Amino acid sequence: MAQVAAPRSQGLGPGFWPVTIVMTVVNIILGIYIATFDINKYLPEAAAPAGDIDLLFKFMAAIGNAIFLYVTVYVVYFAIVWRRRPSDAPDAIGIQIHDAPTLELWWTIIPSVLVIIIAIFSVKIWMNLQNASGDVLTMEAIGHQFKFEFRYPNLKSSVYDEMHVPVDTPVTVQVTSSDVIHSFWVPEVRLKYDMVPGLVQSVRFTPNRIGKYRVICTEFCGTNHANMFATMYIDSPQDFNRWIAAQAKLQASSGGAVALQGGTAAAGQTLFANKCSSCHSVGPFEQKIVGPGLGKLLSDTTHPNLVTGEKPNAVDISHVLIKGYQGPDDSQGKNGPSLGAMPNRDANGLSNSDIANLVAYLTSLSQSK
Ligand code: HEC
Ligand SMILES: [Cu+2]
Repeated sequence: MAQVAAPRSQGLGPGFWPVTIVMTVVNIILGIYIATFDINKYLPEAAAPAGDIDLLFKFMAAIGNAIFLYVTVYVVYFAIVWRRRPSDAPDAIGIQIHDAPTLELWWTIIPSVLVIIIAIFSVKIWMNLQNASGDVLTMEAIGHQFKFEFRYPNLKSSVYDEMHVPVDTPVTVQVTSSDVIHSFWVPEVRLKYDMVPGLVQSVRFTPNRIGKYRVICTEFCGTNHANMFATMYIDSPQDFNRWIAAQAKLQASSGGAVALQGGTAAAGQTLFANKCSSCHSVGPFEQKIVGPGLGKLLSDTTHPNLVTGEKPNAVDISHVLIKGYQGPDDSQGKNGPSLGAMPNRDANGLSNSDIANLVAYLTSLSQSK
């Protein structure tokens, strides 16, 4: 069947300008939608750089959206307009264009200008984050497998997995890690900083919305990475001072012996599931997770003493829970490589009654077998 080839139009094809106009209108509508989108409704902004970061994000989203649309629609459009017709010779090739200075000029100028705007904007935000001058509160955040440690200038000991900052007060957090790379992410503050061993980085923000937020580790840091969270409380200045005072009092009173009578195994079991089961099984000593199995502490003939060398009785078990323990790492010697660190009571967040309950539970495990 002979077909007369329609005269092929040169240049941009018949639909170019209509397509361009429709796309530009769509881009303007989407641009307005992005610019007016209320991110706050879905992920509230809780500190000062969050607003700027959202603005930068919107700007990049609008540009990215426009580039995506123009590029894909033109690719599809030209593929249709300049498709090979049945009447074309089998080895026909498209028109080859070289040297289009005007076009090249624009596709250089436009992206350059956009990238320069983004650079100025983001460097400004970044410098603000680095700025540590004139701070009201400087604190430290240290990543551990698998918890966050926070240090405050007015507190003797660290606080774990709970961080408080006063509202409307610039805060500098010095972020680092004690073991592997973790990361410090508070979505509502729009900050995500890697916690790198040996490297201390400053992050400054000014909390501006009272509330309770999650600090999340976003760097795969080991078996229990997915449970590595802390809570960030943005408090009123009064609440913040009250918390610091309460914390200081608690720290002054902890340490020393703990009365073990009155602990209940049932309460201990719940605590164990929350605070210990990521590192300990309730199987025999050999059934290790991070630390040894604790199911037969009092009745294991192959492991007669605690790892501390103490006797497996309630009081000595409580010492391990209070002080924590890390065995010597003599990989050539009789102990072999250390199992790792058993966190102390502050790190595990154990009150006196928690310790009594846990000891009751652990001793009951051995008796039930
Ligand atoms: C981060 C992991 C981790 C967590 C969480 C943890 N432990 Fe441990 N625990 C260890 C390690 C590691 C050891 C062994 C230390 C060593 O031998 O150097 C250990 C040792 C112990 C021992 C001594 C065991 C023995 O046979 O001598 C007891 C008891 C114990 N832990 C109880 C607990 C309780 C109760 C909790 C919950 C409050 C808990 N641990 C939470 C890692 C952990
Ligand atoms: Cu981590």
